[in-house]
Amino acid sequence: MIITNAKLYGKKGLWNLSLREGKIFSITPSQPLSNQVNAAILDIHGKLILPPFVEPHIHLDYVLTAGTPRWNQSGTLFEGIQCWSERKVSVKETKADIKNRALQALKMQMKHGVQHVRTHVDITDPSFLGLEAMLEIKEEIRPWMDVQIVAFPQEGIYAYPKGDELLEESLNMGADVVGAIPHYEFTREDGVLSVKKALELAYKYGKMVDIHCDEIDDEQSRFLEVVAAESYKLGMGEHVTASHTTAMGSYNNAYAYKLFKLLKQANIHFVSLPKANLHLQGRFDTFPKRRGITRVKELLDADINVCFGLDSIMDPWYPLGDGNLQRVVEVGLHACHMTGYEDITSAYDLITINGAKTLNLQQYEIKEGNKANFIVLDTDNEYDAVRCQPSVLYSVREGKIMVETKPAETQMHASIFSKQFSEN
Ligand code: 17E
Ligand code: FE2
Repeated sequence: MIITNAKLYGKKGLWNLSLREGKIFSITPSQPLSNQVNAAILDIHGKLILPPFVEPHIHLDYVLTAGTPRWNQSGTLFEGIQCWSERKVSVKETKADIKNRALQALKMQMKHGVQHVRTHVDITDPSFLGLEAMLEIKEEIRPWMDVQIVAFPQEGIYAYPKGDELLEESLNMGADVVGAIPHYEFTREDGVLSVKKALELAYKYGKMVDIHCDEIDDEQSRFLEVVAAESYKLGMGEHVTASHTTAMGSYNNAYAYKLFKLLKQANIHFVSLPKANLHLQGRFDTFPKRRGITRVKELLDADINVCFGLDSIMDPWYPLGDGNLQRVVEVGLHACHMTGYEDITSAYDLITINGAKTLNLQQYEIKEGNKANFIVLDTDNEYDAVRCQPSVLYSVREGKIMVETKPAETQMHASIFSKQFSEN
């Protein structure tokens, strides 16, 4: 197949992409194709092509459970954890039920141009039903999506009975990434130990690390420095991610200054979840109310990798969501005051290449020789992508069109306007 008249994200001009055997064979400046071309041609008329969107942080075992057994009334993280804990014992689900919910969410994301997903799965559950469900889904969905699984001890490595053993067992069962939740452990000391435990297990089993880190408005919550320092000492930074880090939005600038030096040295990745954390944080504030979001702009300015994720689709922590990362970008830019011209035109880095770096994806970019995986948006430039939230016209995977959307068409019926107005 040949894709003709493509506007490549971040690049000037129009291009032809020729695809062979599921890979990108060549990328050449657009020119009229001769009639002799012996391949299917898809003219996209200057529309924007990007590598597939990357969802770096979602909880697929939680999706579509909001309201069962009850709604999170306070909107806090802690009531969310409480609701989920109650659900684990009161709602009896089969593995098929969990897979069914996860699959619905993956399809929502697929429709919105996502082809790579990192999901957390709660392993503070001696039955491991959620993990088993995710391990099966990961294999079954491989032709359409790449899925990474984080073994996530939602109720703590030390605050939950035998949390450390459950975590290690999850890695033996096949989880790809080690998780932790230090701000939920009983004490600061336990939190520090939990971070060290996660890194030690990752080192032992050759896994990546993704820690729910400082997801709280407590300016004293400083586990990020532990994650960074320990990763640095082990030389593991590139394989380590700090998710949420919302307390950073409450740190004083003198401390943040010192912290940034360490973050740069450690070379770890950040996942910010703007929609989820605008909803969950600031709940104990009156006025002024904090935004409860990490320092995205400042991290990027310091050349530290940050990506955006969704976190939730209708779960005890967040009642809305439909799998669309473009909306996360729009909300995130507002929340982080990232509305300068370049902030806008490069914003989709946050849900493409920055996510790919976080997940350590190989062969991700649109490049000759790489897999023919990409999406086409219904816009012809980066600025309007952010502004207008265009449909994903195509999602192409290994050279095959996997998703195709016909955009809605709006007609303005001239008869309701004055003649002069309708002629303009
Ligand atoms: N669990 C957690 O600890 N934090 C979250 N934001 C979600 C689940 C969604
Ligand atoms: Fe999360």
